[in-house]
Amino acid sequence: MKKIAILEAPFVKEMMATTTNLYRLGWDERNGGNISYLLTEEEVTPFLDVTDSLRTIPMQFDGSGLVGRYFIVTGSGKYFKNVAMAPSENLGILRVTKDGKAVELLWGLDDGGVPTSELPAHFMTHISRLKIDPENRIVMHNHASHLLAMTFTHELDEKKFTRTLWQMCTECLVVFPEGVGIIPWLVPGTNEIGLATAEKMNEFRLVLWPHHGIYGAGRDMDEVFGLIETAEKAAEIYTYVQAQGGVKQTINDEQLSDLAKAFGVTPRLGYLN
Ligand code: 2HA
Ligand code: ZN
Repeated sequence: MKKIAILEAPFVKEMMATTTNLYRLGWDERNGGNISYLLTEEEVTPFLDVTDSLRTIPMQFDGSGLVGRYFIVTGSGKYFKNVAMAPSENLGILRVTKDGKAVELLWGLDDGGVPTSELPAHFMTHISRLKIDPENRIVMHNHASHLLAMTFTHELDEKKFTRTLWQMCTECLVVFPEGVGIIPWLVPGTNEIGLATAEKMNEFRLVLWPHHGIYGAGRDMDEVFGLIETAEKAAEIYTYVQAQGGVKQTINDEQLSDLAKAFGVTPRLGYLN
């Protein structure tokens, strides 16, 4: 059967639109940031012959939790700025091999490129999130500016950090009632940071990397983008509040509790007094 042009695929268009958006927000300077998007075979086959693998790219970690799964990912060293201009150079569509030790490239990364350097954190996070929510499909990393700045000035305590964000915008508690996880500073691109991120992703959909950026996970691009931009907005407000001389009054715990009840969300246990 004749295939439809891949650039017509909704998931390719979404990757192009999202990377462009993130670049314009200033959260993905140079090659900063990466996205992985889990696809079904049914979504891929109208566009690609999935029996035709271009090359096999080894992975230095165990991907056996994702055998046979398809992903579209951003490429290592690629600039979000350029994705929409040259999608087939900057993006790749992959399938995890039967032994979980490599990925087969089905489309993209035209110039011999490889998937994002953060593939361990992405794939390990997908494995964690899929156990909690079988519909989880997106993992997104970027260098959201105000959140990154806050990791220098705010205590890196999950409860304290989460409570500050909840207090900065009324909607925050509703958007991420489980709070924000925080890992220690670790070298990016390593299996170690992948494991630490994935472990936090068992409990959170947002994980902060101190002095680096943020990871988000969820069912679709809007959910994950929405999570990150809401937390980032709260961090931006925190920046203004600090610059204006600090907090004089805030949303108190009783109000946060009323908010949670009104919106039917459960704040992380023990985070409200
Ligand atoms: O891909 O953001 O964390 C560039 C990065 C690494
Ligand atoms: Zn990064």
